[in-house]
Amino acid sequence: MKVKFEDFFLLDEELTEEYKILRDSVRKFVNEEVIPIIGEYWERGEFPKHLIEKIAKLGLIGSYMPVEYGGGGFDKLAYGIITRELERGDSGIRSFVSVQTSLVMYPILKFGSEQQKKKYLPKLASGELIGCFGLTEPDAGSDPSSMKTRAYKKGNYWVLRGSKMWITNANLSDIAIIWAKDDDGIIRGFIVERDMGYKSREIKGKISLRASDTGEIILDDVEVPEENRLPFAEGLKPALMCLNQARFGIAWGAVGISQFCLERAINYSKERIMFSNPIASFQITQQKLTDMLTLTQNANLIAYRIAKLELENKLTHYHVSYAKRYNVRAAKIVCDMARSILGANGITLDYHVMRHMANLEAVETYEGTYEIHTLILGEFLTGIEAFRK
Ligand code: TGC
Ligand code: FAD
Repeated sequence: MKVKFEDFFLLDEELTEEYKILRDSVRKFVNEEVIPIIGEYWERGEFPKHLIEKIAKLGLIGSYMPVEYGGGGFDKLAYGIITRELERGDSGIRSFVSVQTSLVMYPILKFGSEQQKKKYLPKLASGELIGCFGLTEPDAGSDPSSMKTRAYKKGNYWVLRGSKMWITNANLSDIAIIWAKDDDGIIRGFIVERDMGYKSREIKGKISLRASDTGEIILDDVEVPEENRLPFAEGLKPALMCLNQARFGIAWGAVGISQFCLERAINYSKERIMFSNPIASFQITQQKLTDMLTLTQNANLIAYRIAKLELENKLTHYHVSYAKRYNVRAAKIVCDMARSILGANGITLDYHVMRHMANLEAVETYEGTYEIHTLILGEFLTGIEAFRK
């Protein structure tokens, strides 16, 4: 049997035909529609909006939501495969799908009323409505429980006052899932429609995730009807449960970047002649490639394992933290090595590696920084929380 570096441990052999078709169709889409154009959009600092319709038509939004609400009816393994393949193209494209699926549709599915599910989920799945998720604030990042945004009850309405910072899809959004504290300090979730009055402002000057829409959300006494409160979300835990879903997709997505960069580096090193020999023939290059293979395959094994645990209902948020932390850091190291193998070409948009490398800076920060996931696992190991003094 011939073992390929792309799937060293033959994990794809575990996939049924249905998953393989899904993998191949997303990969085809990324190769044909994302990779050829993404550098230009990244350079311009613009999200490629024209891809939304195609992404939705391929069933990549809400893939693990029930069919009755317009979702794909797939499981989380399928979601992992989708995010892995999309992030081979660009983290911003994967981010768009992560937010729409795991941070907007998931909270409505999990904590929403039947009426809310029927009203919003099908339109979110089809891309007719774009959503965003507002948890982070200018002064509340790693510690979302310190949020300042308030929800005041006024008759049958809630008045939302505050602001949210670093919000993916903020400017594209028609609706925002907003987390705010009520008079008793209880965190509640709201589906806020653009027409209800929230404003957004683009964050400019990013040198990471440039092909993703990132903005601020301003809530200046926005009146939200009681029927738009998520009835089954109370406290910080529901928001953290949403993060688990998105972190799962990031852990898979990071593998896509590693796979892409390893392949690039192998091909380049065989073609690039220096000192009259392909650079692939030098021992230092081979050591880099071997380290890249190891990091990539370890990350892929972890990704498959968390999907299996999820299917068996055994996945905990500790597993997800482990996977997000390891796989993103592994991808950063793989990108760094690939970039060095590509020499000067490695710093250009044409070869894609440096764009991935820059994107990973944001990916390692959002959805819980490397340090926060270290402390989550530190708490798992010791039983002692070390976030606060
Ligand atoms: P803490 O007291 O530890 O927890 C409150 C309750 O929640 C439970 N819990 C979780 N449950 C489910 N999933 C998780 N991941 C959970 N983590 C904790 C916990 O057991 C407790 O339950 P109970 O029953 O005892 O009440 O809360 P804390 O205030 O101490 O905070 C803990 C900490 C620091 C780990 C958490 O706040 C955290 O994860 N901080 C990082 C913030 C973060 O990740 N923000 C992400 C914002 S969204 C985003 O970045 C989108 S980017 C999207 C994209 O473009 O792809
Ligand atoms: P801080 O919390 O200020 O942390 C700064 C540094 O201090 C980090 O290195 C951190 O690890 C470290 N640190 C903090 N606390 C501790 C501690 N206890 N011990 C040790 N070290 C610590 N948020 C949303 O709600 N929705 C979104 O859609 C969204 N999209 C994003 C898109 C992008 C491009 C980016 C960059 C961010 C996005 N975020 C979003 C916000 C993201 O979740 C936060 O940036 C992240 O949680 C970290 O918060 P912070 O940036 O305020 O950093």
